[in-house]
Amino acid sequence: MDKRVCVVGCGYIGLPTSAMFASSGCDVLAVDLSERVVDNLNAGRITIEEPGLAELVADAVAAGKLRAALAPEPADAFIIAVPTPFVDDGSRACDLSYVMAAVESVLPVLEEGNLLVVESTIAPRSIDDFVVPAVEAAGFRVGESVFVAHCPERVLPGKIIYELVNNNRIIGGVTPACTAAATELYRAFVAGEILQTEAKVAELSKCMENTFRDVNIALANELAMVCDKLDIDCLEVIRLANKHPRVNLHTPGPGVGGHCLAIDPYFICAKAPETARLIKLARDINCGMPEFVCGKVDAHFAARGIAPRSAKVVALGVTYKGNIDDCRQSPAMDAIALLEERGYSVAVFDPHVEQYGCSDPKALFEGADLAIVLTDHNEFKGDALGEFVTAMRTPVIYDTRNIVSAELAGAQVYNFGNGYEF
Ligand code: SAJ
Repeated sequence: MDKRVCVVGCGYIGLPTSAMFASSGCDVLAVDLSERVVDNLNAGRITIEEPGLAELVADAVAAGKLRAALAPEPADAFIIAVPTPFVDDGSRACDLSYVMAAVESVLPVLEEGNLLVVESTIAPRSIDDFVVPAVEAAGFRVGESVFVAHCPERVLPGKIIYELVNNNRIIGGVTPACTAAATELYRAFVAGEILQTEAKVAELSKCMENTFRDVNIALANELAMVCDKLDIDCLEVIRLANKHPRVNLHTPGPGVGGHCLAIDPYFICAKAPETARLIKLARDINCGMPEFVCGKVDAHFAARGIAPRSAKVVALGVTYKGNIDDCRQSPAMDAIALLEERGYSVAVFDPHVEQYGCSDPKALFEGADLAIVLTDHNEFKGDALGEFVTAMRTPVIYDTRNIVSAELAGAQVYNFGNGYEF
């Protein structure tokens, strides 16, 4: 394909997308506000970590197919891949300001026949209610003189290049002509199925994918709390219920983090606050899990007559899930803050986060009364903590991720299955 493609936003999605279009023959201009990102890219270097991306970018730049700039230039297609944070006012509604600024930056160079695609995750109806009016205010007729679509990304960091090519792709146009134009563009590198629909359907299906997971995790977390009250092993309940061919209970834990599951459901709630009750309740349940976990720690020490200020706790893991270095919206961070607020002395260890790394982890366990596992890193799984627990004053482990061997030598291990004993 020999189209000119301009991608606005050179982050985890925009940069790999630029590289994919360039390697499929398009002339790509990658736009970013950061001079550092632009200069590095023009020198063939990248500023994010993603397997396979550095080579792809270096080759595309060397071949003259990919270059970077601070502002958009005329092209056949424009792709918006900027962040969508949430509004920090309690509603956590979708903050469209970066997306709209990116759209505004494209308008001065937009020409008749062009295609404008938003890839950023956005609340349902954002394209129809905000992007289309902005484009039409600049003198175009969407579906006639320019074409607008939403094509949400669904890739998992660490596997972005593979998933960009092979995942099924939802393409939602404002009109059928818009859908057709975007489909033709993405065929440049997408090998997966292209699922054509309307823009607002594409927006809501992306938000619902992550909401489905969040609601199901909330159900598992609620079950863990019910089992705690009733002295029932919830992990055994889940194991047995999941033997049913149509049941798939998720895994309970200290809460839900990351920039997707912990954010996208609010985009729906903010659009229909009176109606999206289950989605909001699931968010509340998952956000309450760090508090539940800390309540268990309080009860454990209270039963032994130990005040929080006399107890030393080792917190294992700060990231929102295992084997990554991402701490965004991490429930582990929330649990640690709550323990510190209560007066516990907390030593934090996370081998995946520089700030919390430690050359001698055993020293952190010295004299500790409790180790609490908050993230499912491989370094904490099975018997891996065995070499450290010997340094503890009371070798007790509270494993909120259900990854430590129940028979770990030299320690008493509690998890969401036997946690009612904790
Ligand atoms: N978690 C549980 N119990 C479970 C499963 C997960 O407590 O049974 C927790 C994890 O520990 C973590 C959080 O949920 O804190 C989210 O982890 P995740 O692996 O489910 O999701 P993300 O945020 O890393 O990636 C998701 C993915 N979406 C879905 O699986 C529906 C990914 O495919 C999307 O590309 C990504 O969101 C996105 O960008 O939307």
